[in-house]
Amino acid sequence: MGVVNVTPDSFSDGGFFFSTENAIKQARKLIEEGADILDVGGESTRPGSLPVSVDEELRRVIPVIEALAGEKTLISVDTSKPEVMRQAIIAGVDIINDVNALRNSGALAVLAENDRVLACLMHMQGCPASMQNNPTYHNIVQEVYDFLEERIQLITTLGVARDRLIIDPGFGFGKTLQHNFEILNNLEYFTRLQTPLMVGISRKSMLGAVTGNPANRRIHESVAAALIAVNNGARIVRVHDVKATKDALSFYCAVQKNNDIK
Ligand code: 9MG
Repeated sequence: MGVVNVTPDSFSDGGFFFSTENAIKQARKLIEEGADILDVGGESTRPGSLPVSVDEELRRVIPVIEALAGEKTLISVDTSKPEVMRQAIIAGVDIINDVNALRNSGALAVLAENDRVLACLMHMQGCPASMQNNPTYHNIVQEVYDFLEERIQLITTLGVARDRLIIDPGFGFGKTLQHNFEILNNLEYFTRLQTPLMVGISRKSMLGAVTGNPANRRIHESVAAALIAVNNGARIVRVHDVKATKDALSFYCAVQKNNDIK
C-alpha cells in the first residue's frame, strides 16, 4: 500500500504533495512502482497533529480519489470521518482505512449500509494530538489484540462479513519505542484473528530512534521493518517507498517459495 498524503504538514514529505495535482502525480508514480493499493489521506495523524474540518478534508481527498478511480490499483481512503467515508465510497474507494477503528459516531453505519468496501481497523490509544504523552499498557500485545477482537466482534454482529475487515496494531499510535518493538516481535499473535494483518511503520520515528536518520532518509530501515513485519505475518504494508519495498519483498518471496518447494 503506497501512501498518498494530501496534507500540508505530512511528517515525511514536508507537504510537497499537498496540491491535488502533486498528489495525483505521486499516486501515479507509486502505481508505476508497483503499489497494489493507494492510501489517500487528507488529515495528518502524526503525533501532535490537529483535526481538519470535514469540508477541508473532502476538498483535499475527493478530487484525488476521483482521478485515480479508473486505475486497476485499489484505492483506500485514510479517514475517521463518516461523511468523508461516504463521499469517498461514492468517488470510488475500495477500502476505508480508519486509524480510529470506526469508533466515531456514524462510522459503523457507513460500513454496514454498504456491501462492497473493506475496512482497516487500527488500534490507537488516545488521539493524535496527545497520544504520545506517556502511553501506558499492562500487556501491550494482549491489550491491542483484545481491542481488535472486540471491534471485529461488534462489527460482524452488525452484519458486516468478517472478510471485509483488515486489522492493524497501529505502530506509533499511543505507543513507546518499547511498545512498538514488542508488537513487531509478536506480530504473528494477531494472525489468530484470521483477518488480513496490515502495518504502517514506514519512515516512522521508531526507525529514526534507532538510526538517527530524519524521516525522509529512513528508506533502508523502513524496508527492513516491512520485511520483518511480513516475515511475522503482515499481509499489507503501508509504505512511502514502494519500489524499494517491492524489490525487497520480491526477493523475500522468492526465497520462501524455494523453501516451500523443497
Ligand atoms: C494513516 N496511517 C498512518 N499510519 C498508519 C498505520 O500505521 N496504519 C494505518 N492503517 N494507517 C496509518
